[in-house]
Amino acid sequence: MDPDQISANLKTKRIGKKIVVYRSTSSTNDVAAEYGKNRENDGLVVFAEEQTAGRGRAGRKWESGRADSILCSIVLAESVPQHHLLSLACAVAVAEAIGPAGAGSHAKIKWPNDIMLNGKKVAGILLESKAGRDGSFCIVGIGINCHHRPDSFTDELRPIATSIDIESRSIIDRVSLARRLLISVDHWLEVAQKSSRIVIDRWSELSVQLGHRTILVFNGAKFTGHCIGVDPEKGLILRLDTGGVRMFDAAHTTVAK
Ligand code: BT5
Repeated sequence: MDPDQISANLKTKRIGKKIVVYRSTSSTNDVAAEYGKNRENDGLVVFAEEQTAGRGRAGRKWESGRADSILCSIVLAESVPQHHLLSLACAVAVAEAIGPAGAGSHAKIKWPNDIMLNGKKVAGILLESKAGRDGSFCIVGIGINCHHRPDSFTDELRPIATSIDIESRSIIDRVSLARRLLISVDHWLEVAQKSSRIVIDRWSELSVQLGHRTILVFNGAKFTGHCIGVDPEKGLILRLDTGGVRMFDAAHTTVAK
């Protein structure tokens, strides 16, 4: 991953004006959080070839090998859409950047932050809010599995994880994907600032849950119902089997298998 190749003639307004690539780091979100303390670094992107302590939400691990993934974190230090809308916009942006793998089906979104190819997780997004000298800022961490083979994954992950190479039966060019990713995030952030409706409409087209039975665990209690949409402030909307409509916020909800 060469920063000059990623940034060459990159026509984004906000994202990727500065790009740094690390050979190895603990977590790109931690590196980006240092840059984010300076508001001038809005839009800065950190990539790493390897992460030694990649993380997901709620202390979970994000697994990756050496040079087999896109591991990146984007600093948003200026205006940031409200958290849940940002999460929806980022999911749309990542799914669109991945697009269809080979001749296969298009990458889809499993709320809140999983990106799926053919029913398996190919990418994850971790949003973190931080307090800085000039106010709060946000880090968008994105991990995309690129060159994994099935045996690259642990026994636990193999049934549920996949990579772009596996699904496309070819070898993805990570620099091109990184460029598409930055362009896509740039675009969907701008859209989110103007219209949550457009984000939700595209999210709805890409959602694996919308229109389907969904089982959620909220604060330890199980809820089953039919997913009827997403609210840009309150989360996933279910028509419950027990009657009534209820919204579930991502911070307190997990999707049951
Ligand atoms: C996520 O969390 O999916 C967010 C992952 C974000 C990773 C990026 S990489 C760059 C940046 N720096 C970081 O340190 N993180 C971000 P969550 O929804 O909590 O999902 C975590 C779960 O996904 C784990 O418990 C595993 O079950 C599964 N998982 C771990 N590694 C995976 C992988 N490579 N592919 C697919 N699934 C994986």
